[in-house]
Amino acid sequence: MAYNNIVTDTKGAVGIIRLDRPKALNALCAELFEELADALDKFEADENIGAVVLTGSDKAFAAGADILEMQPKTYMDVYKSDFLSQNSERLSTFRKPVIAAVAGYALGGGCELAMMCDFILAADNAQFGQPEIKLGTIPGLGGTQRLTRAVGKAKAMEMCLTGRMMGAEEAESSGLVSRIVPLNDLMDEAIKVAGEIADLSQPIVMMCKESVNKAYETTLREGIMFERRLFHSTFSTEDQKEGMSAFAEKRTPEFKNR
Ligand code: DAK
Repeated sequence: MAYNNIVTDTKGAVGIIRLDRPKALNALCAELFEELADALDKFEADENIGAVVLTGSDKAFAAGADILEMQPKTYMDVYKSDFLSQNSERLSTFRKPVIAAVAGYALGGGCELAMMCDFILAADNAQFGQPEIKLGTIPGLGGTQRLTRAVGKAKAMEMCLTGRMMGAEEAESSGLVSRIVPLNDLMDEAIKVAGEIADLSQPIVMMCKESVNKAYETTLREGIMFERRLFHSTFSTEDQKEGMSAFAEKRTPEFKNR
């Protein structure tokens, strides 16, 4: 598939997806979501890719879904076609780690897309928000749910009800992003961290991601049991044997993804 709205690249074992609709601040049109899903399918199938970085431009990660595309649609249009649902959720089922490298605006669907990633590295100029209320609608790609889980009810409610944007520092102190990085270093840092993850055992990394995500979806007791079962199952892998042997033998492990 030829891409008109994104650019993909690889650096070693890291897949890079850059949202690239500069004239519309990377507004997420249906075609962009289709391309994003296709790129994720390809990186998921590629055994040489261990982690992915999703990014935008220095000015905008993404300023939300494409308002001009949505503006003429009726309720029947969006309901019957299940508008945007098919490809926009692909990120949330992606099994390898994805880091969002966010600079500039991450608004509406842009904020929601970043929150679907496993963690967010924010440039110092990043701005997060759910401004849908100002358009007479509400978040539609998980914003009311993921933002609330990330920053708690008070902040999420204020942001969703007022459309107020949150800067990088507030986003870090409230737990929405893992770290702030100077804008000029953002991609180098994101690729470095993704590369470190990609050097680890892919199946173990996938299990770890699955287990952390379980914390969102279950009771503490069930989550701990899920983790325990996965922990035990790591002992059936060659990579766990290699990792612990390498430690005992004071050498660097060579994981085989088995
Ligand atoms: N859609 C379309 N075009 C956009 C856009 C957007 N979201 N955001 C910006 N643009 C376009 C502008 O129209 C302008 O185009 P031209 O006029 O130059 O042709 C260009 O990008 C530059 O924007 P500005 O001139 O406005 O630039 P400023 O620096 O002055 O302002 C801004 C930047 C980000 C503050 C402003 O552009 C802005 O407020 N943008 C809209 C932000 C917003 O309201 N986002 C939420 C959209 S609703 C779902 C999945 C997803 C969603 C819903 C459902 N399902 C799975 C069901 C998501 C919904 C949303 O995100």
